[in-house]
Amino acid sequence: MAKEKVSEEKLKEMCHSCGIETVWQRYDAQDPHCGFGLLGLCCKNCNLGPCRIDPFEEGAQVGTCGADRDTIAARNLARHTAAGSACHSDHGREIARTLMLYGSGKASSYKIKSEEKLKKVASEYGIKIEGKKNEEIAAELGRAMLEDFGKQEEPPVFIKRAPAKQQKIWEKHNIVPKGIDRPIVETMSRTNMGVDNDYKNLMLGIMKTALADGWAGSMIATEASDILFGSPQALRAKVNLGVLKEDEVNILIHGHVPLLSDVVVTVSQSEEMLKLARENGAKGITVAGICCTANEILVRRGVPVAGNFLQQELAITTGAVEGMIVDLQCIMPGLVKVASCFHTKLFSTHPKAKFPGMEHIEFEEEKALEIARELVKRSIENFPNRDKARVNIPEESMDLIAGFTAENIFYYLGGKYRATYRPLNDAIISGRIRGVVGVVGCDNPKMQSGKSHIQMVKELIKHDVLVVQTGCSALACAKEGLLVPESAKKYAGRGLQEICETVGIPPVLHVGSCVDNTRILIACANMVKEGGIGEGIDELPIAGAAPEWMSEKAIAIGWYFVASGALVVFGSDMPVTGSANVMKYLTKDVEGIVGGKWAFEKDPVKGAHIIIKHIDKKRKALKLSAMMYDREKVKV
Ligand code: BF8
Repeated sequence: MAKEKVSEEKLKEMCHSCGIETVWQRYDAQDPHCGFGLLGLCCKNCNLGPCRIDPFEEGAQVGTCGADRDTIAARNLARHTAAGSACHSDHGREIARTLMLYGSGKASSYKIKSEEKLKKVASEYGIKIEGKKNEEIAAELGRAMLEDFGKQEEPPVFIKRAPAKQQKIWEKHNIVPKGIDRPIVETMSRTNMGVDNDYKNLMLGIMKTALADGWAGSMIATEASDILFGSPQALRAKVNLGVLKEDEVNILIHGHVPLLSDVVVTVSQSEEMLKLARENGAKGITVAGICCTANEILVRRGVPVAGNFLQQELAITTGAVEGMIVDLQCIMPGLVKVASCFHTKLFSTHPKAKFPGMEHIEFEEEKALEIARELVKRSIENFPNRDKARVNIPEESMDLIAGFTAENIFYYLGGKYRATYRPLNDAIISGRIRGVVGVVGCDNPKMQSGKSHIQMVKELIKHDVLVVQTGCSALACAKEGLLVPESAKKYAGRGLQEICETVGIPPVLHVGSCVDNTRILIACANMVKEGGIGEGIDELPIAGAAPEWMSEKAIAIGWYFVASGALVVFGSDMPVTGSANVMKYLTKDVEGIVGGKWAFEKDPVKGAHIIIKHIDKKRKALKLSAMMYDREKVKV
């Protein structure tokens, strides 16, 4: 007889009472957090220090070298941005390299799943495609993408995808990135002791670095992944810990780079592995995802998602996970201790991401199938070690629709025969849709462990804002049932509801993983190209938000949206509040330079209203009519 299921909250309580420490207890143990760190006033870039600036202006006001609070805060922020950009871009580099290896006959576990995108992107790179085999094109494109990383004098190819207005602004301020790696290295160099000490100049360097991420490194990750793993199409799937099965082998794939996890899914569906699972007493195999590896595999294959960032440890505490296969990024080292209380085997797979206490089975593109088989087999063989009495799978699971992209959104919004952004722009112009907002990023115990996303998104759609989502934010809202068409009737304003009901889409669109925020950039560029709502991204009624940001990658993402002309609202401060000048630059001055700016607001509903006000200001500047149903109210 199947055991009664517990709720996620109950599972957390059970962990606590058995002394299993998870992220929430570790977070509490850090209280109070370091005040200098929070303010951004600690500098440890050289051995004159570490130095810190007294925020109350009683003690030291400069570091030993003389650097003031503005320089220190700006340098710290620059290094965070460089780290975030490096992380995304390195991900892009790996996928581009695999594309090249595949094309050269060295990675036979892969295929070209989107020939259309292969040819489209190759043409953009100036590669002749006529008369060439896909393999040949893939090898040339992979190589050309890799060259983008090391360019010294030229911008990466995708920079040309930005609207002409943005490109002109970037040229004027000398923030067009040359290559992808170069601005990251430059940031590390200029933040060294005694190099760049002008916070305004440092901010320009930050934007150049972030633009290399958004319009190149991350964009390469998205495009090359679409080529190798398929361009997503809208599909229905399931999310939350309830996707784990009591009578099956459960394997979790966790991290960001889908090169191994995609093959793990394929292998887990083979008759050979299903037979092995039955021989070990299980009815089948469930592969489910955590974090952005989950999003990558979800949007292309409909693989269920076990949870977002904060659920990675909880998934193990269900007692029903035989193997967790991690690649890199957002993987808590705390997993090892949690897993030691259960039978779960943890496998690290990436040469750049090892974890003491995890078994390391190293991934190689050339042997992907063989390695995936080994990992799946080892997980299945762990099934007999499961202690059935300790299995507690929460009951929660929810349907979601995922797989929207910048290319297919016009199709879903406008129908098969109208492949343009016209319907979207018209809906904005007519006032049915107020604007479009990307709500993205992590979930964080410092804020509301995911709830801020839900509150902000509900408030936005209530005011007819179409929401697009990526990363853990998308998963948080999916768990709440916001990513199904039915949620329009329940939560959306009348105008947005009409659009959603007419074309059958949810009011909240899942567009992928964190690197796929580039799909939002491309959608914005397409909206500009379609016409009628501004000449640049800075004129569009759009914005971005990360209500519970955590990672340095979120800082890089926020910056590339700001530098591209968008308002970006973060749910907690960035660590620069110790410098009033830097704060003023972020929230005011930068708007006069690139058209975008930052806002910080802890209350997600208030954050939504900062966005709505901003969108209304943009609508007014474009002389767009009032919102359709507000006009009706006026008539009455
Ligand atoms: O890259 S949203 S917690 S998983 S950093 Fe990490 Fe944040 Fe999740 Fe995706 Ni993005």
